[in-house]
Amino acid sequence: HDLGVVAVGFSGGQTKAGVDAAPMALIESGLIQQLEEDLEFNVTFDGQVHAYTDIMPKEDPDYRNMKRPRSVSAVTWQVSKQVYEHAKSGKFVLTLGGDHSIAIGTISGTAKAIRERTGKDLAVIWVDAHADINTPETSESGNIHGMPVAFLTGLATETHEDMFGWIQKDQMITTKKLVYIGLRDIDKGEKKILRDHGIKAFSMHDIDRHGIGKVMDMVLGWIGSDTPIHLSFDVDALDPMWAPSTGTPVRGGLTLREGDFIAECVAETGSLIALDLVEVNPSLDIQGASDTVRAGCSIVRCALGDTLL
Ligand code: DIR
Ligand code: MN
Ligand code: MN
Ligand code: MN
Repeated sequence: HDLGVVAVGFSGGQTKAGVDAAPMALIESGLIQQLEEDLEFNVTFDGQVHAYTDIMPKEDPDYRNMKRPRSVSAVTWQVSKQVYEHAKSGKFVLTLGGDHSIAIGTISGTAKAIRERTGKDLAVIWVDAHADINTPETSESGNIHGMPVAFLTGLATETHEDMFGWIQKDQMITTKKLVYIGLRDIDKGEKKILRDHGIKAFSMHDIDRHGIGKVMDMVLGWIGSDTPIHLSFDVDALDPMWAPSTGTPVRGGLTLREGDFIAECVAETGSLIALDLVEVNPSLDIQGASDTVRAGCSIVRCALGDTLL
């Protein structure tokens, strides 16, 4: 099986430094080597953690309440092209972030490639404590890592090409094939968006009520078989007990096994075509950094088909 890896050392979608160091930490802990040697993937990786310094705008004042809109737009546009090239050639695409704003790039890239290859709409499973579906207007923080789903679904739009105006229809996803797992910290404006658009979401409450096994049956039942799936996994979906080194930890999250189980179930469908692992920040909670990196590596291995037996 062919695997394309994109390492995105970018932190501009939020305000805490250090999340840009995650790809290197994940790689140094042996992740890519494990995928090659243990899981026998044929890996295409340019060997670099991209910082995209050459395309960064010199000035980037706030616009429509967004912080660093031109930088995030430029980076995600570049990521979109990189991911598209891998996906177009039929490779599974693994993107190591970086903050979650980079999903604007990864999912726009796979959505376009999958449409061209199969004529199908891409399904997205978004595993996160947060919904990341703020529009620039509903956002309380102005951080774009809280907005990627709004731009990907067309709920937020912009005409300026250098501020996400580059996102075309064929790079967008439908809210009908978007499913959330692990939610527990949703902004007021986001709740309204989720309700108004009937977006499928399984919160921690749903996981407590039904158990993760039943929830995964419902998630995959909602998407249906025969639909390519992009899994976007924010490590803050996991409880801070397991993944403390992340920018916005929220207590009451998934256990390590629940996280791995989600990844295993999606892998089992045979429809998974791409995975993002984001928001690992080794410089926050130094004590817990190696646990967080290990948890991230485990999620990736499970999503790529590592089985217990
Ligand atoms: C919050 C936090 N909803 C925001 N979002 C985070 O800034 O829009 N996403 N932390 O991962
Ligand atoms: Mn997120
Ligand atoms: Mn989050
Ligand atoms: Mn909040």
